[in-house]
Amino acid sequence: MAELEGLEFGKSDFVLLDEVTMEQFMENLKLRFEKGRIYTYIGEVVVSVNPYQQMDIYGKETIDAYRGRELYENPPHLYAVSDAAYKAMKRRAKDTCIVISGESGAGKTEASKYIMQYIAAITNPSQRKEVESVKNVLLKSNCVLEAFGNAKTNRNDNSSRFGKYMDINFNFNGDPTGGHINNYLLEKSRVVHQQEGERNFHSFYQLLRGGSQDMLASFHLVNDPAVYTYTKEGATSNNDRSSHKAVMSALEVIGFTKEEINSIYQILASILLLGNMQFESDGESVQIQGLEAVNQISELTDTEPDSVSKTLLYRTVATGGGEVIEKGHTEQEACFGRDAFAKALYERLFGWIVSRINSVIEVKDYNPVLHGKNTVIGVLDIYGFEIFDNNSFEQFCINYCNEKLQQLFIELILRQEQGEYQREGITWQHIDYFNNQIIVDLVEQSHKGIISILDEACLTVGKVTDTVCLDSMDTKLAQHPHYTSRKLSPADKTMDFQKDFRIRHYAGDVTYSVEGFLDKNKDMLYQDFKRLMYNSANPVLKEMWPDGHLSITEVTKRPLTAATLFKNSIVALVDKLACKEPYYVRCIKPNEVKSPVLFDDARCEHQVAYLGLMENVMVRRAGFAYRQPYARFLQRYKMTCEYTWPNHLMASDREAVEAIVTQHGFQDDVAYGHTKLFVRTPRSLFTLEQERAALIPILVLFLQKVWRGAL
Ligand code: AD9
Ligand code: MG
Repeated sequence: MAELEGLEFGKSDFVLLDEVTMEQFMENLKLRFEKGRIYTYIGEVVVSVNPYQQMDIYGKETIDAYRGRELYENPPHLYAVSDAAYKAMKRRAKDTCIVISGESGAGKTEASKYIMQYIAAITNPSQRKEVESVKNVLLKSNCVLEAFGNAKTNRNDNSSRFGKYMDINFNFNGDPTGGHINNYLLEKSRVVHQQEGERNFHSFYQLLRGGSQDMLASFHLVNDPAVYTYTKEGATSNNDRSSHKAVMSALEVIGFTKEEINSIYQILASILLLGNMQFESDGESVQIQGLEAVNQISELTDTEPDSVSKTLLYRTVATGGGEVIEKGHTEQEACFGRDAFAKALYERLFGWIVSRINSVIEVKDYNPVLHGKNTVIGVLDIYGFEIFDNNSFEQFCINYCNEKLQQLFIELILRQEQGEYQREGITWQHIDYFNNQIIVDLVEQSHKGIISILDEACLTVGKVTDTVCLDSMDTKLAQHPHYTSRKLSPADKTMDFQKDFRIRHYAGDVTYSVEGFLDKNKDMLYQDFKRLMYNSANPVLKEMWPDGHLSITEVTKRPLTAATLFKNSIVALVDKLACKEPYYVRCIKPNEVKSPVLFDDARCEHQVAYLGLMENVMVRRAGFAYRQPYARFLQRYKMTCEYTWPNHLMASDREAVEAIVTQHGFQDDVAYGHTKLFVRTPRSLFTLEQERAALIPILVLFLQKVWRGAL
């Protein structure tokens, strides 16, 4: 149990609420936020409210206070769960994971960084050089990934536009020996288009604002984002310049060579120049306006200028008879090709950066016989549930991912509880919970699910439009309780007849516009672009495009679609998490205006509801809310019982604990496990806590008298 911080700070664990009602939950959450207590437990789950201000709770002293301690010995903190995960890993050789969830701007990425800092701070006390270097690369990788994968959105100035799962490997000493990063679905559409008030990825502005004059000149760039189509929407921020320096230095520390760093920025420059490229048509054929950019891009990508312009204007197609011909683009196709190329360049660059970091941090030469079991702590910081004014394919994927994680959350929490009762030999009554499998199936089921219907539409030869695809969903999903559309609910005027469908997610209803779904799902990039990059004389670029060696006749006819690839990666992620001991951080965003003082009741209540926090408290309370090893329980409460104070003479700690419990009359409220006492309701422990609190001053007085020789 968390140490009581005093009633003025509210309950440090929601399990301690007198009654589990939303009203009491919210009252406690708000009180704690207002008192600067941003963390509260539900058992071992940390509920975190974004403080939107720097808190003095992450310093060395705090780290020392949490190091090696149990959850209930200190006020709730991320450090306590990090330590719990670390201890489980070290003492019991368990693979663990910390899953951080919550909506955009709720504080997931910040939490993941504090967790990593904590783990870095408490490991490698002997300062071994190779371990320090692994820790350094792990920490520096955040800076690089944020530069290339984060952007300012209307909800968060530093929003992660990709999902990240990082495994940290430990040796038998409990010191980090390496790691591995998995990234999920980078929102690449942002490269070519941003909503009003939002920016492209930070990296572009950092280059333009922070790159030296020489660097920019050699890349044919000027230091003004307003000049470039892809960056003109977003105003720059004050720290783009300093961030550029930090990123450059982080890249060096990680071990990127000078050539590699240069190639990274050459690719960014090529993308910016591509974005400004315009096409014109004389009715017969399409031309590029101004050939200077073609020469510049060819120079930056180490390719032939002729190949660059040809690739932008033509595509190679295989005819039915096996003949290969070149077909000129229409102006519209040329623009589509250009943007698809820019997006793909950025996506591959990001993927390559991640794999390059992985090649540095992956555990090498690990011999389990010599080094003992290699254990892992995984940290998941993935995009939270998103409901925007316009929800597109990206939101559909992100929300599906959240359905999967929510399912895992409920299952693991119950599974964990049941496992503990089983181990301790306690009878456990199964309790029901809302199972969102039905929504997961709606999206992912083969043949019947939305992804299958989308894929079918994408693979159908001939003109299948987004609207045709919507019709097909309406027909196949008409009976599904979590799916609707205007055609199925004609009275609902909030949906567009041609475009919209709605999913009743566990977190709320989301209306998606099907417009653009098919294009985004097909994720088409003409093979000619891939070949162009594969033939680059720059080895870094070539490495990013291994599939460019295929000729048009060799290209697989049916590549996997974006939604299917995403589904496969999320299924693999869930499998990875499911076999680890999970710890959860549930982040809440207190308001929409980034204020440190505003607690928007309705917004917070909504998040509490959809994160399933009430269910979490109920599950925790329906079982035994508290469990403590006998020795610890005794140590804390032995003063409250005449048979155990100052020391007991019974055969075992368990018997002594029984004596305390019986003396206080709550024997019906507990169960005795093999190693732990289980207490059902918080009230019993409250009584003990109160009695203990009342006894302490008397005890202190008594001891003072003893010391002074008065007794
Ligand atoms: V998104 O899904 O990537 O858009 P996150 O990751 O949930 O989102 P993030 O961690 O980036 O949110 O937090 C948003 C902002 O809130 C940060 O940039 C900080 O300004 C602020 N924040 C979040 N957590 C803390 C904290 N513990 N202390 C101080 C914080 N500020
Ligand atoms: Mg984030």
